[in-house]
Amino acid sequence: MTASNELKSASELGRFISFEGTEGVGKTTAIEALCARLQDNGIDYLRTREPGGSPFAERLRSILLDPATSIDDDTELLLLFAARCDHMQQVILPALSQGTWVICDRFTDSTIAYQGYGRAHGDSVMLTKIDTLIAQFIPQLPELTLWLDLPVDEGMARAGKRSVADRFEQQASDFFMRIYEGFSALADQHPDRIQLIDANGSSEEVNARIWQVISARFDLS
Ligand code: Z5A
Repeated sequence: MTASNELKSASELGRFISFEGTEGVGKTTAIEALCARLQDNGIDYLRTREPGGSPFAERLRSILLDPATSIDDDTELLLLFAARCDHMQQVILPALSQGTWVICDRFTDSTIAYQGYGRAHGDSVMLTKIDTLIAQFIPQLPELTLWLDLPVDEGMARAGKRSVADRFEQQASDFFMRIYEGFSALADQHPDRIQLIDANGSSEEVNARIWQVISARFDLS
């Protein structure tokens, strides 16, 4: 946290909200709708994503998603955190300190789910490395995380209607089942921060569930 943030009360800082979930659950669609509602409420927001969100992190995103990239799991982890560190320092912290809400498509929970559970099968050594990187380099976690919960095959079917698969999307379905288990474990561990949203049904139904949670939590109409 920057010194200027330390001097501000919580109510003067922007809210930091992340969206999480397995492939194709509808995060992008839901974030668009949320941002429209925030705008209607006169709230300044910044919509961002991971990996990416700053010019340097977007360059790393291209490498991370490129199917031609061949790297080991630790290298992947460190690239994700290099991207996140820059995103945090250049974009997220300055926005929050100006009172801007930050709406982020994926954050540290994705690393625990994808690298910790997907790649490393929940191996405690990998989970400890991730926890250490978070503790050392990420001064602020989202205060609310919306986990869009949808059966893995449902999300794959939604995503499959789109374009060419990236380096993560090319994985077999058991990789995504482990990721689902990772998100599920995280939701159990952080019940105050992580709010499960049923992502079944139409976009309108999902958007309404999300707005109900956000408006109640932050006292909006
Ligand atoms: N990754 C990682 O490994 N470790 C990390 O630490 C981080 C990320 C931060 C980023 O890819 C990849 O990086 C991601 C994890 C990894 N890889 N995977 N897989 P990305 O950002 O390109 O992909 P994504 O985050 O998985 O998002 P997505 O595939 O674009 O899905 P989405 O945003 O959740 O869904 P959507 O685009 O809103 O919707 C998908 C389709 O379903 C679309 O056609 C919609 O029109 C449709 N849709 C949406 N809602 C509905 C409803 N309610 N009903 C029916 N159809 C719907």
